Amino acid sequence: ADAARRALAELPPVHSARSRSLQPPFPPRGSALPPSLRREISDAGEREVLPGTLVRSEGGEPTRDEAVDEAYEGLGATHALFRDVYGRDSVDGAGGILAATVHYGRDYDNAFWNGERMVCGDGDGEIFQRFTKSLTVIGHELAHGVVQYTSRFDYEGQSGALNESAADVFGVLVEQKLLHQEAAQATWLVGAGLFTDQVTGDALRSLKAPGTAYDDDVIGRDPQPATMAGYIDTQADNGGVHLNSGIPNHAFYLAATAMGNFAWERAGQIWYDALTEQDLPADCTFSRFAAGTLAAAEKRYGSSSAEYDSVSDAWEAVGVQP
Ligand code: ASN
Ligand code: ZN
Repeated sequence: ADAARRALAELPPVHSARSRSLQPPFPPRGSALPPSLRREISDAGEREVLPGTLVRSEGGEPTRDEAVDEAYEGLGATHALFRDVYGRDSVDGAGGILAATVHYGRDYDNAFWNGERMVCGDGDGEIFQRFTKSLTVIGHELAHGVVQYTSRFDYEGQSGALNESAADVFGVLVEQKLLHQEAAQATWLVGAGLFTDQVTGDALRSLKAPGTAYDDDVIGRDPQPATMAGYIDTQADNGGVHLNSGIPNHAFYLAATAMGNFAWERAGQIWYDALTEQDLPADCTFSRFAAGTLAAAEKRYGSSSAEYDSVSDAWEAVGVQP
């Protein structure tokens, strides 16, 4: 295992926090107000203290700090995916403030969702650059927030891998929608552009080709399986949540590319419906989630639709029996 992966694995599962006091972390908005985007970016000044100093609020001028402005733009792009495509107003579904803290810690090689905000380190400059450089990472962290308010998947084992996978799926969709990329053309990479040029590696993960471009001597992608044949039984990383997520990630990729055109439209809608409308349990298994996506596909498109078949074929290909 390399330093990058160790840094990722050793962090506490902060975004699995489910205490009632965190529900809801945002002030409820007035019911008469139209859906709105309200962003607040804070600066931790390289200390590991939250929230830090508020440096840019909604409508505020760009700063000269690229981490602040990348976070601001990334929060906006994520809000746009959820509101414009799925009709969800913000992470909490109730127009709550989207909050982020940048410049968290010194040489901090990670980003996370802490139950109420996205937090991004600047990277150590040797392996990682600042984490706001990747829009898919920003979408990933905020999608953890959406999971917290919807399916509430426990952050361990298969439900933890489903939590991670939902974060990766909506993270890549934020970027694909902003760039208006078709499924067949998209890179399907999470965290592209984060590594410094001292590192051989293109991204943290790939939904298209989980685990490839990995070599023990080279810092690169998480060594993820793409199918159940490669399922990893481990105590580390909350039961391999960042590894086994490769399996549902790849199922999403297969379903989305089979449907063609834009992945956020039909495949993304089915995954979103599964998270929000299928009453999935907090300890959801891959099998139960697969059944949830099929039920969602049937509800929206019918059981003899191409969409339903694409989802069914995708789970079969990765070895998950609904
Ligand atoms: N970047 C990681 C994630 O959001 C952080 C963590 O595992 N605590 O999954
Ligand atoms: Zn995550």
